[in-house]
Amino acid sequence: MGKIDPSEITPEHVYLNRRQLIKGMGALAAASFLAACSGDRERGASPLSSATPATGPAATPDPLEDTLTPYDDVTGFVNFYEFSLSKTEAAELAEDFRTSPWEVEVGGLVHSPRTFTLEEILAYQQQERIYRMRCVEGWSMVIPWTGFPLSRLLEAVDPTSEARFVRFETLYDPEQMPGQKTSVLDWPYVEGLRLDEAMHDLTILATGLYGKQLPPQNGAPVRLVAPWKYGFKSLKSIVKIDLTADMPVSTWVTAAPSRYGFYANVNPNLSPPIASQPTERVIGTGRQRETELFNGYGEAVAHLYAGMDLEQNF
Ligand SMILES: Nc1nc2c(c(=O)[nH]1)N[C@H]1C(S)=C(S)[C@@H](COP(=O)(O)O)O[C@H]1N2
Ligand SMILES: [Mo]
Repeated sequence: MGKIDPSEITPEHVYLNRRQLIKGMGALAAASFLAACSGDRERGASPLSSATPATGPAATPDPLEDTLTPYDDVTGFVNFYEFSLSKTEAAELAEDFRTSPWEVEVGGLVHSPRTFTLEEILAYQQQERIYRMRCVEGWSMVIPWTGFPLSRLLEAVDPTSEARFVRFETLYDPEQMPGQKTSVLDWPYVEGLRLDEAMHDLTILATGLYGKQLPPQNGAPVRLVAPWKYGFKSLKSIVKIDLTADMPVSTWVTAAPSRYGFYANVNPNLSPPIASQPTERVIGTGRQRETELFNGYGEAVAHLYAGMDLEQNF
């Protein structure tokens, strides 16, 4: 199976394929997700499972012409500072994390505030979404998520006309999350999106990957994924979502405001000291590739930033 050189892939081309595939996949992915949820986890097959074993050493090209990152890398090499700064140790320490029962409280500037149980979240029709993820540390993965557009959940609570931003919070539970007994970050981990970014079809709440339940270390039971932004925006194990009038102050902006901005759109063209690595290491392939503006999703999202200075609004 020939690897496609990244320079041969135009973002438009990838995106169009992606759109077609996503459309055609809804029902299949939902079916496989139900299989995954019914307790038969080992055999909860992804729609890609014929081409891609859920576990195993070999990376396999997916129909989007990106190479899926092997399951063992996606689940074994993680950033989850609530557990550990070490990527492999975080995966181990998260093993027994309790993800049930779980609730997500959605409120703030909305007409119908509501607390969703995990079961209610899983009742939204789940789709397979294959997305690139680019971490500011200079590595990337291609991950087949299961999830659904965040817009579905936000529509259910009916934002008021004053709502302009969405603020997200990860669980705070130092007894379970030993990293929260340290002060490496301000806890709980907070992130935010502008409301139009949050409503964008590419923005999902992920509940699974590779057609299986989301492993604890990847942010179970429900996490955000906004694939045109650096990975740190995609916060894990969400318990609270608030609609706000003002721009939320996110954890990483508090930690290092000169380096991390609110938008955190993947952008290889920014000047230092802002995160600006022009290339990325593709985990599981030994390859280095050029980083693309908006992580290759420009066709879909560039209009959100029309007229904005991306150097100022990093
Ligand atoms: N709550 C929480 N969310 C988080 C993080 C974290 O430490 N805590 N790390 C972020 C970073 S830096 C990245 S790159 C992605 C990594 O997601 P993955 O480990 O599932 O690949 O999660 C993001 N979400
Ligand atoms: Mo990251």
